[in-house]
Amino acid sequence: MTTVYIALGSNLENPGLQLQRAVDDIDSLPEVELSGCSKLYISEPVGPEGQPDYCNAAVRIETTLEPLALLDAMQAIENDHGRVRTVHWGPRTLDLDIILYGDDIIESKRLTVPHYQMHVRNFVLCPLLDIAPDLTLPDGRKAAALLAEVGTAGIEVVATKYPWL
Ligand code: A4P
Ligand code: MG
Repeated sequence: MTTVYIALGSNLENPGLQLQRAVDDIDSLPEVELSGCSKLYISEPVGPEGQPDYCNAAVRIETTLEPLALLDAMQAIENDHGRVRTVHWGPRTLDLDIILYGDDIIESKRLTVPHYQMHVRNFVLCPLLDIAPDLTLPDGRKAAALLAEVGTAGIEVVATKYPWL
């Protein structure tokens, strides 16, 4: 079993409900055990202007799936939620990013772990710290120290305890 952190984001078609359903979908995967769920956040969009605010959250899972099999499973759930890939960093019904996979460092064509933007995104770091206040990255950096550098501007808690809605 490997401990994995997944970040969830949505800014289309009832984002809060998209994330709540996505947590249920992840929990339903046979090779996955849900071991933690963050608060639900609303956050200002990073990327192209004029898109709606995002809902963001994170989960911790224990899994026997290898990294690429897990990516396949996350992309299948994204597709089930009607995800259409158009604009880079543009609006989406559901985005599931693998943030950390144990202490592995992965740099392959389809997968970069730790996620290459995690250290500069408060909408990833805040939910991660809900589940894992002492979280340390494979390079030894503390998630709490990264959040202190980034700050908490533009992000607010909408609901504390899962199920959020
Ligand atoms: N990929 C590589 N590494 C990973 C990983 N660790 N986890 C590859 C998941 N996928 C990974 O992703 C493109 C490809 O990245 C995948 O096919 C996979 O092989 P995508 O989700 O289809 O494309 P994208 O989302 O347009 O690009 P990217 O770079 O993944 O965007 P991000 O980083 O996901 O950013 N603002 C707020 N407030 N909240 C948000 O959640 N999200 C984004 C999207 C922009 N602004 C946001 C938010
Ligand atoms: Mg993505």
